[in-house]
Amino acid sequence: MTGDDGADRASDTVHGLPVRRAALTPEEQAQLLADLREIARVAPPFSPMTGWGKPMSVRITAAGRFCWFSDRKGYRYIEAHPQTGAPFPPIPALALRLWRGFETRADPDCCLINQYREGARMGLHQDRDEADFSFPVVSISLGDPALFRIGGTERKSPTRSFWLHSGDAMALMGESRLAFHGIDRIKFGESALLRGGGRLNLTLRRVAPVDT
Ligand code: MD3
Ligand code: FE
Repeated sequence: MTGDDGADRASDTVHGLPVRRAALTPEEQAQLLADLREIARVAPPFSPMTGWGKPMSVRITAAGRFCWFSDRKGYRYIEAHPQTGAPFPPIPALALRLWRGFETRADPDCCLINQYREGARMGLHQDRDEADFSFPVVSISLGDPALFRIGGTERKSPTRSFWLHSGDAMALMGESRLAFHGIDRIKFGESALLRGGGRLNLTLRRVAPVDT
């Protein structure tokens, strides 16, 4: 039985997606946040350029081997920070623990960190630059609630929306792996986790193929 919010509590799915509400305790959220602050210190967040030559409202950095990057030449995964040239720091242990709750064949090689400040949003898009779509993308939310929108594999497919809260984890896999998705808005200043408000989202991915 599903309610208006699409939630199916018996099987822990929302609109068919596996969602683990409060997968991290408040103490674990604070620990993960501390890890992210250390990552941001050595790999400063930056604003990628959109195809139109305008910077995205979301700032990004990463942990693990790869970081997503975009400039006027197009978008791709990079292995060195665009400003410092340094490799990205290791993926935090708590993030790996959540990934392993969804996928055990191999660990992720990219933990993209998206930072949403007041007014930031992310337009509807697909994530299709990874080698093997049989691996999920695992999303972890921290800070202010975000209205997440997910559709189908075509831009014109109907969409559904639900809220993601601090500590929630979600896996995009199977049918939904190539679905169009985005963040429409943030309830800025609602969560006390981040000083000054805002939202951080981690997406764990497998960018390179797994050696057989
Ligand atoms: C559905 N991030 O980093 S997380 C992204 O909240 C991204 O920062 C959003 O979209 C954020 O690419 C949404 C949920 C998410 C992430 C990856 C997906 C949903 C996805 C990949 C395929 C399908
Ligand atoms: Fe995405």
